[in-house]
Amino acid sequence: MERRQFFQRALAGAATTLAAAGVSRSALAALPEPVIQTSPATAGPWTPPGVTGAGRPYNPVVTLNGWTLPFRMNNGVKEFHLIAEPVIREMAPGFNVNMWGYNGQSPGPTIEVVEGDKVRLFVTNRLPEATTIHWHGQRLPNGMDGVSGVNQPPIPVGKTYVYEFTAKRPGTFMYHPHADEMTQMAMGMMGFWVTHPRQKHPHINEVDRDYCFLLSAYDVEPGARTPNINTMLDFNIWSFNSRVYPGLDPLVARLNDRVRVRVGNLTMTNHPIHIHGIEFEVTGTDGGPVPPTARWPEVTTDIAVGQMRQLEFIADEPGDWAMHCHKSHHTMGAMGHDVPTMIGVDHRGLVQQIQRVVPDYMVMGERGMYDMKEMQMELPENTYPMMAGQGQFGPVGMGGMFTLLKVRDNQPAGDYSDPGDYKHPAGTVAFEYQGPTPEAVRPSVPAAATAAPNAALPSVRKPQGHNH
Ligand SMILES: [Cu+2]
Repeated sequence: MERRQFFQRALAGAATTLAAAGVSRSALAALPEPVIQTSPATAGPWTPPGVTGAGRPYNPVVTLNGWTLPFRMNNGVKEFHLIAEPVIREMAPGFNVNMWGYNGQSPGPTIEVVEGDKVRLFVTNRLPEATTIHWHGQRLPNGMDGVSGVNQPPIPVGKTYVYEFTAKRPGTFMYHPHADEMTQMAMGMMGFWVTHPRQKHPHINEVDRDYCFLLSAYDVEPGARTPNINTMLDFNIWSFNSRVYPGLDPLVARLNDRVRVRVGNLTMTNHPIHIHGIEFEVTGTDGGPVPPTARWPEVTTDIAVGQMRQLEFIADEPGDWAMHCHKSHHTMGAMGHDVPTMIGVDHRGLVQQIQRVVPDYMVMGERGMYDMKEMQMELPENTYPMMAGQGQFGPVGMGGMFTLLKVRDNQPAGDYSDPGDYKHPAGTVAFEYQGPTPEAVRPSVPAAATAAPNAALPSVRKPQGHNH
């Protein structure tokens, strides 16, 4: 915020100098002051001051655990300054990862403009290697598309390149490098872009809340701080905007708000995004708004690699509704992977023997993995628990790509702060049955069929292969 205020003051200062001197060769020729974000919290919606005209004001987007990049106007052009640089991203409290990002965070700031805006983006490379930015999904001159070697030379270390184009169509976009993509995207280089319609668009609803975030995945060995960039499939950290539950903020809505959630996928696999409690429609894709006659209701929609989707719904059910990727491995932390299955294995007597050799040895998952969420296992430094988060009824047992949609009848318009736990009306919470439970009547089965499963259970834990 200090940098932002400095930026605004610097802008005001530049205008004053210009007016006073009549000529200021440096004021508008210089690069816009880069704005750096130091917090991983969700920044409130950002409305540009004093910018008027068609399509303005618009209802600004809110980036989940992210922020929107301020710009300056220069002769009718919106100027932004992105700094590609190493950052430390707090993925959850106590879990910091060395990443590459933009302007202090990964992902980079959201760029938010209006259809027809002339945009100039300065990109300064403070990485240890060359980079570019590709403006994913945009209509633009070929030489602005950012593919290293094809459309432009790579931006050398320490240099600044300028991209200029008109934001031609309204919709949901992303930006990411197109130079050493494998490394740079595995390190967290990506950002969101929203172009609002210039006038009322027949296929674009006006909404009360407009959220956006990117799906990203990392491979960070427990205890390590830097992602393994050569991983192709075996990622262990699954995140919304480089943030994992319980580090993710909730999406907040007032009862009966129309809510849009824009999601872009820059991981190596697809993510079926599921929202509890309501039905939504996909109102926009990578290619633009979907005509209302082509939409259908869903509660889960798959977002493939490289795709963007706009989900829209009326938040007409109050409560704390889970919103998550439906791949169950994507809603847990790093410690859940490569653990041998222990269900049904009788450890009695074994633990004490092993602990003579390995004092910290613990049995995991003998009765399923649910105990893991309460287990006070000593974790390697800088790791977040496999299943975490505390709800009003106890441990949540989730991590990674999981957050809550909180709908409240008294949430003030424009208020994005966490309203706390939902207060359930009396008689609307699942409860324990107190009466006797009758035994189930089961068909009789041949003796061989019941004996076989036990005979097949492993009695020895075999060493587990690990291909890293
Ligand atoms: Cu997923």
